[in-house]
Amino acid sequence: MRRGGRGLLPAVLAVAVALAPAACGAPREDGDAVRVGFSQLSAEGSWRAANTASVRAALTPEHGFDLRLSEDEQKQEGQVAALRRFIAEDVDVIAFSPVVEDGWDQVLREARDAGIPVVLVDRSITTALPDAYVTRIGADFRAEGRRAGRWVLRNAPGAEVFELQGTLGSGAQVGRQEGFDALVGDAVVGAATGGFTRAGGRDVTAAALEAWPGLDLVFAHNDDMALGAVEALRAAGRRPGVDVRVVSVDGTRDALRALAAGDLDLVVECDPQFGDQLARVLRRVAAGEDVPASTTVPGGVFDRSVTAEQVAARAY
Ligand code: GYE
Repeated sequence: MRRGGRGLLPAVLAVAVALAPAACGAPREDGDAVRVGFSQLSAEGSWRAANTASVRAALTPEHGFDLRLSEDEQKQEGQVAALRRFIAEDVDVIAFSPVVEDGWDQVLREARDAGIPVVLVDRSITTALPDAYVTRIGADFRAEGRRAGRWVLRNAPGAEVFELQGTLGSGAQVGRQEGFDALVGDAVVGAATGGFTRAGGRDVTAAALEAWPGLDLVFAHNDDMALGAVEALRAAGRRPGVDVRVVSVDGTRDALRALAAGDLDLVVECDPQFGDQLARVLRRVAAGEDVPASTTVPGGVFDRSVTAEQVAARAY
């Protein structure tokens, strides 16, 4: 964590990737299960657990899939090794949720050379490799950051903001920060990563309160870190939602409950339950059909007007 003044990451440029319109997989015969190798990040928190559950529920043998799931512990090396295993198994499609944006070109070249189409799930990458992947399905992280920033602009002018960043270099961190900072970057007095976990959010917020005693708003890149920040605020004798406002992203049931209770101020929704949409995309890719370059999972915004029914109805 950098102290005093803005401690922001240098901007990471998101490179727009030219996408091949068509997948390269051969058309499949009716009745064949689509063999999908999926490298997931493993459960760093509630969002990820819900995402894995949604993908598992959609990619079943009954739905025509043979899913090989690899949970790769937030490690790029583990994900690269998983992708290489999938290439050796000659799966029909590789799907993966890249822990960070950079550093995939070599393994993606290997997949391309093997003729195996790749689908990005949730997070984005930056790459110089033409046709590195066929399509991505996931949220618009910049738009999420802008939604949070707009609320701060309108409701907390003059606030001193601490930005609790997700895993550094991940698409979710980079995009949310770019979107938020584009609107209210001048208000950000400091930033540090809590790694998208509750414990990380708690510890980093505790340190931030010492480094920037004047801070009165935390923008957390996900709910688990925001709930950790709430714990740290209480421990430091600061009332969350009153002395220090807290804005977050995801929309988990625990976060909506904290919002209803007045501990959080705004939760931007990022829906992890897109297994069915992913299944549709994977079927088309495996069949060699054209797919759009990206599928954006929509999301809304929750504020203090969230109802008990909405909280109870939350599936994750
Ligand atoms: O917001 C966070 C998870 O990549 C969108 O990853 C995802 C993020 C999500 O750890 O809770």
